[in-house]
Amino acid sequence: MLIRKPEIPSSEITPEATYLNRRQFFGAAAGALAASALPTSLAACTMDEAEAAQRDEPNSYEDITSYNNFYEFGTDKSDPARLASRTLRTRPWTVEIGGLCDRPGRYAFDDLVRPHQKVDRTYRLRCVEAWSMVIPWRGIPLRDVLARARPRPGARFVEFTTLLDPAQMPGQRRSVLDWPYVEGLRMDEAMHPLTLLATGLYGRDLPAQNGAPLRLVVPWKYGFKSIKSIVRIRFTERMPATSWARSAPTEYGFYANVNPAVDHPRWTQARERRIGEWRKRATLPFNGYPEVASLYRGMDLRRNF
Ligand SMILES: Nc1nc2c(c(=O)[nH]1)N[C@H]1C(S)=C(S)[C@@H](COP(=O)(O)O)O[C@H]1N2
Ligand SMILES: [Mo]
Repeated sequence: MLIRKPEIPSSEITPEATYLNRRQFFGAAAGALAASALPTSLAACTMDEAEAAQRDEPNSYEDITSYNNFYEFGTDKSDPARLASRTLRTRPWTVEIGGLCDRPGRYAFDDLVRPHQKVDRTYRLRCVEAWSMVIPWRGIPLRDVLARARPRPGARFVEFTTLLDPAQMPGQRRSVLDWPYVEGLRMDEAMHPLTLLATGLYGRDLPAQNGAPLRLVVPWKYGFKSIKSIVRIRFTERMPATSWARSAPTEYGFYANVNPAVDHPRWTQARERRIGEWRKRATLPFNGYPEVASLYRGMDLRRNF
């Protein structure tokens, strides 16, 4: 998420190390081409690119845990990995569930999670900044947790809130956003079987920088919907005022569905760069999860972006 800068700096698009490696590689390939009538190294390189465009392998644990957006720990992608585990205390952890439901409650993290079947699901994460990763999550379907609270018929939305504690989250001392971070889903989005409350990745507990001890994962929406380190879940009648929509309403909407046909006001959403790859990929509608399209039938997705 970038609200203060006029355009995406190239460091946002490609981690510098990857960029340099690739440039050296292409430099060498161009040299081979100039020296030979049969550019075998260039042919090999084209094969690599074609293959890369097809595969959808998980990113490495290293990529997933070192390139993060978690503004509570700073706005650089490298800040959360460096800083989050130093100060964030993820046990004991309490989650409060309330609002329009018959069984509100405060749960210790283990009591919240233990009754539910854990699932392992590898999902693409597409950031609104036009980069993406593939992440093997572990978690519980959000709907299982929500159903336990017995939402009332009047509940149309679910609001999620991150911990507010500048001692644990030093980035909250700067007014980059109006803290605490808030996100929201419509009830049917929240109850969709793809929607997870993630508690881990690569079969281990979530690292602090990825939103320990639990964060939302909604694979067809831009990454900023996947709110981290959640302390409160609330059923509401009105659409929640979400952090990014409040901070820059013309740039970040409530729905935030990955949509290559609707550009961000300052850059295209038609393509994305998978972290670790060079050539850009085409962004897929709903991030490649077309089964959710029925949730939005009849809605104008240019207005409800
Ligand atoms: N509390 C909180 N949650 C957050 C953010 C944040 O700054 N604070 N950043 C969001 C954005 S913009 C993205 S792209 C994802 C990144 O998740 P990852 O670091 O696990 O890849 O987290 C989202 N959740
Ligand atoms: Mo993001």
